[in-house]
Amino acid sequence: MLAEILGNKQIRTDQDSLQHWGKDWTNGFTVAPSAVVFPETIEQLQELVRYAISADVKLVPSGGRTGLSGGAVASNGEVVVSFDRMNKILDFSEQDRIVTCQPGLITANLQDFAEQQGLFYPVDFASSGSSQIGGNVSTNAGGIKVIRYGLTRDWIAGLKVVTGTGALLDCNAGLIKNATGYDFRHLMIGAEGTLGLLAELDVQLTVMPEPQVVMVMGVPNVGDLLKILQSFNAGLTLSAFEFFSDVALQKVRDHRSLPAPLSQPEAFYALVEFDESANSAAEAAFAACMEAGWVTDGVVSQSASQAAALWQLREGISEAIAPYTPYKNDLSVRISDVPEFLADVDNYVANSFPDFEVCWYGHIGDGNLHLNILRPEHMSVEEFFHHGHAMSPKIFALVAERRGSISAEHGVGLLKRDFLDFSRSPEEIALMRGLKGLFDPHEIFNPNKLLPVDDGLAADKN
Ligand code: S2G
Ligand code: ZN
Repeated sequence: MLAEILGNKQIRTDQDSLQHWGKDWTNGFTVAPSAVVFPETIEQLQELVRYAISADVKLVPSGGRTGLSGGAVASNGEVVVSFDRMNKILDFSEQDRIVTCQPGLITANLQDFAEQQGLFYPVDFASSGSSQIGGNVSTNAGGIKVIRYGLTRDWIAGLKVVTGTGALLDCNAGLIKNATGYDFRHLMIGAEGTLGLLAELDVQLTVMPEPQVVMVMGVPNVGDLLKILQSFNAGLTLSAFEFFSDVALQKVRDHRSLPAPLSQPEAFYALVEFDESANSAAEAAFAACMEAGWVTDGVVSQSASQAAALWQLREGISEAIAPYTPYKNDLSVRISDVPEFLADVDNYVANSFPDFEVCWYGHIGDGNLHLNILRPEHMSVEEFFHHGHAMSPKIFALVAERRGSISAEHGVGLLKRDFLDFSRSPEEIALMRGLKGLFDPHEIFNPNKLLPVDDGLAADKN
């Protein structure tokens, strides 16, 4: 019984709790866990796994519940394992610049702790105030500074994980060099809770950057975005290169009553961030882009608060469009493929679904585009998601043509599971199933997530 492992304050079965902890930020899936548990120690995680094996119970790990692919949704009576109470910082080594923490630590609290040590945790995104570092690891979260600092994967120096037999693996222990065979740390990063329960993380920190400057530019032709990127990259090191359409900007301005950044609207906008010492190089790059006609206007922050205000225009999009229950796609192709790929997808959606409003934004500097189709007011969520699922194979075929990814940073979860073979070969999926069988032999972790349901019936792709 769960009550033999955990105190009764660590178990909830009331409907409000089941509905609250049984889902993430993804729409459109049934939420029906049987219980929510709040373990506080590694030993309790191991006990939970042994209980799940003996009672044939399935476990759905749950962090900040900001996931966007249904990775933390419990639809079939699973027990949700919430890490809300495993949220502590356990140790900090100044020499190693490593924070040892529990997976439930809120990302923003990790960032604040780093700053208090005069250091920096550089992976950042709009949901960092709610997301937990364990969830960031489980989806290898990217965000807005990937072009300079990489992804979550690049900052995990070690991790402890409880496998599907209840064993505790201590992976890499924070070592910089360790050439002793397969690195299971990297297997667990991005595994979306399907191979084990993350129990402890060694997070690498780095030096603080200089104060940052943000510039927003008006871009009439989306095909010029990469020329702008190349022009800036030629002269300075960018911390971020984001883009968003005027549709996205309007939604954020309406949602937060914000002024327009430029005197005239443009079809698209580029947001760049860089060290203040690169100001003159950035101004030179901006002038060159103006000269070339790739940008028509620009605004540059003069203070940290102005930089934050300009970031709001980009980071506020997700929240601003949420009322439209958008059908989300989180796509990536090589940077060099972005202009043609974006045009192909835009043409397909405009020709096939002319009355759907398309909202483009994303981390175009690393090839990651967020395509959000907004639900028309008159249409039910169910009908709208039906159309969304119908358009996905065509969009993913365009991704596959360029050897791109159908999920750049949000993970596969439930939402993209049946389309995984647009980005992974049958051989790879078979090997993934083999790994699942090795690490989760009793199939207790996050059932039906990430890997297509192996029923032999390929989802209709044509
Ligand atoms: C972003 C956040 C989630 C979304 O804004 O970069 O990853 O797609 C997204 O709204
Ligand atoms: Zn993103």
